[in-house]
Amino acid sequence: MKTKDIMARLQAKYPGENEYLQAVQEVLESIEDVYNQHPEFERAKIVERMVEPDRIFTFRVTWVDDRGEVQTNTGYRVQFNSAIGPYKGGLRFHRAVSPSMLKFLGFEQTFKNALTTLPMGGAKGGSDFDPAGKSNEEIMRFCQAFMLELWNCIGPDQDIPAGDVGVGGREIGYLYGMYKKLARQYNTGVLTGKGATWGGSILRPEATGFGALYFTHYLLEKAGKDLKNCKIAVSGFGNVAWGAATKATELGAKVVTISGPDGYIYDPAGISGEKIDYMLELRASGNDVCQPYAEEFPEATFYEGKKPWEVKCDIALPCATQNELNGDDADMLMANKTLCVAEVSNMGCTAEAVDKFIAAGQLFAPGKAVNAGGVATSGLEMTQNAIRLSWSAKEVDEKLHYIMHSIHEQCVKYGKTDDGYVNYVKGANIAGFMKVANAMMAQGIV
Ligand code: 2IT
Repeated sequence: MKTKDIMARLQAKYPGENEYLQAVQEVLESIEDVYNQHPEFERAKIVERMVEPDRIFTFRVTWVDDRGEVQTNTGYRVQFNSAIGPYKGGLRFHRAVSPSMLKFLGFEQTFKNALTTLPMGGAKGGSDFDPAGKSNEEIMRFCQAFMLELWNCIGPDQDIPAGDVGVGGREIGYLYGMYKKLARQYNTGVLTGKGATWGGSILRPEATGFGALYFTHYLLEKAGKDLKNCKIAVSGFGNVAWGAATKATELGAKVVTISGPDGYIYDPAGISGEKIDYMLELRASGNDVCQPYAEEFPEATFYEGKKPWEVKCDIALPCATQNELNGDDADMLMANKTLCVAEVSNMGCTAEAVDKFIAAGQLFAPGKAVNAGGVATSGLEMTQNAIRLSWSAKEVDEKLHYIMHSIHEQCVKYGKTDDGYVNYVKGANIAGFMKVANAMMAQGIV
């Protein structure tokens, strides 16, 4: 297998699908050597099969807004790979959602889910619906219209959607309510991220951020460093940034930034306590801006149109969206002697930024390892739904710890280089790939 040849074919077939092509290229570059030591993979065309989704559902979603006007959006579900379990992955509602974006996310999800140790295949879905500025009723009508098309494609043993950008507990509630009405199936396991009293797992809302901090702890520990008293730059202010800020503060670190599409907030006093609660209010306002934080807490400063990576920090945690940290940002972070960069958003760093980090021996870990605690806890939610029991916060947290530790070990096993540096990108990609590839081999040419 030659990465160059496969990429040339994919570029010709899917021109302009840049996020998808970027995600595939990164994985292929990581696995090329290992792959070529397995002629049986080449004979079974494992890579050619793995880079194509099993199937994509595309559908029109029509709903009526508060002014009585008819609105039309496009909905998707990309069922990427089912080699190690039923399709599993979130739904993203964002104006920029496209087949390319969901294919990149579904592809990443396949390897991420393989790393969690749980039996889950990879999927992603969503819509170009823009939740910004929508009323609660509009959100509900949209979710119902979306499920009217999706319900037939999903099921607890088939495909289990969850939240992602623009889809949280409220949206999962509306989606689940409509699913039951249409399918007449009352198995809670069809969606994850549900409320704790109706089948949801305790700690699922926090799990992505908590897991990311557990992973960062192992990352630093392996390098002989400690999280305590570290200054952390966080981007975003959604569910993931909120969970990360909560756990970082609990572990004795200080989060000094959050950000939105409008700019970033620098709060030298640290974003803790009521300020973390305020992040939830900001999110709930539905306006997708973080500037109001600086009005609420005058000791903080708002930097319009800028990203938080210019702030001198010990740890950088991109928690917002793909390609939010570029090559120039990487240079800036390294010039400021940042100890580690842990990608919490999916593909948060551009390929150029990742290459710079790896070339410089910077401690860096990719999203599919760092943020896997979210989907892992979704997996734990599915288990609780299947056995019709709810675990305590302690039980879930212990399992999450174990899973993040195991992911870190897998990355070290496959990513260790001769000079002792751990290439976590390579480690995560090879570990995830080997598990999926071996399962595909065992299941024949399908
Ligand atoms: O990117 C992700 O891993 C998620 N949005 C969570 C997916 C899930 O099924 O919980």
